[in-house]
Amino acid sequence: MNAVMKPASDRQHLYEAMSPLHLTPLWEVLHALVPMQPRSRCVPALWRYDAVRPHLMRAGELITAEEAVRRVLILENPSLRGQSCITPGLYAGLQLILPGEVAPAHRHTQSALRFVVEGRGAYTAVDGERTTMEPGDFIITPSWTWHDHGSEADGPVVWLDGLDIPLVQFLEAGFAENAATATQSVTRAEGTSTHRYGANMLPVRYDAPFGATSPIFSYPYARTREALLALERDAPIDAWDGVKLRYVNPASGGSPMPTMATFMQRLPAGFNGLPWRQTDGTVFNVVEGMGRVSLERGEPGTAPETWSFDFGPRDTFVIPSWHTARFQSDGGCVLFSYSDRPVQQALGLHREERISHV
Ligand code: GTQ
Repeated sequence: MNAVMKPASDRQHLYEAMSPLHLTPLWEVLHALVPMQPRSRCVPALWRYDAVRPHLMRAGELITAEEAVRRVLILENPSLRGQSCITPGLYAGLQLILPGEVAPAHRHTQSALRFVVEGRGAYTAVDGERTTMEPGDFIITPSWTWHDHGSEADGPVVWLDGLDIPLVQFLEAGFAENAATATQSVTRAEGTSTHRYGANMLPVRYDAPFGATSPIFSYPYARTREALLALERDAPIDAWDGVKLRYVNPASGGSPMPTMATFMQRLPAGFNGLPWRQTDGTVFNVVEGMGRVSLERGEPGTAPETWSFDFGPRDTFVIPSWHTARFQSDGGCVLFSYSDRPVQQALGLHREERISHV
């Protein structure tokens, strides 16, 4: 008899018989294992800052930064609750530091970025050098460097933490250590790394102090903003992205961290962007202005699912892998974003598509 003619129950018997040996048939799962296109496990979502802030401030009353170690509300993707991630590869959280507080020194192999959302005058110390935080600044904590955060500000300071926690967890390659003292001693003047590595020059015998991570750990908003506004005035506007720049490790030209790429873009007033999609799920934080992101996910032959979010200053939103997105802004806006693109690029997996019609 031909194999196709066998009753289905014979196959079920086979599956049950092999199961104790921890065997399972590929043909039952092949389509899910090797999809025709990415089918993200996460969904688009937006966290309105005004809605999150009261909870963060209440947390500030209930636990100190010292006790919490890091007083952070994790932004969990609605379809990945309990997994502490915003996309399958990325973590996002909002961290609060109150005047006089210290988030004690530790180090870990996970890389971290800080994107300052509210307040000024807190600092983060990396490897003996402090950096003062201003709204819109993008700050790096390289893998395995001692870091503590503190505040001499007169009000709350909040920043978005972006880490590669889920990626490192997946690879089971994470290590961490607590320092003996809460605050590390300052060994270099503030700004030393910017002067040494951030003036389009490098020390003659460049020594890559943080390996594959950028030797600059603060990228101030003032400079980024000036560049974007000048380009908006003087250069062509990209029909998909507006004016978009990526942050670089000045020594390599690559991404600031080996696992995460970061970007800043300006959508001019009246921007009505064309749609795009890419394999790197991306987290956005709104720096200035308001706008709208329209999203669509469709498998060939099925009705598309759609989303639309109106965003304003300090809101965070996530666009998952291979969701088609387009931006609109009446009054103009500035958007920070990060993704795991360098990992995908290093593995030859990154794809993007820019669609030339709405
Ligand atoms: O500031 O070191 O949001 O270790 C999560 C884990 C922040 C940090 C987070 C961390 C940190």
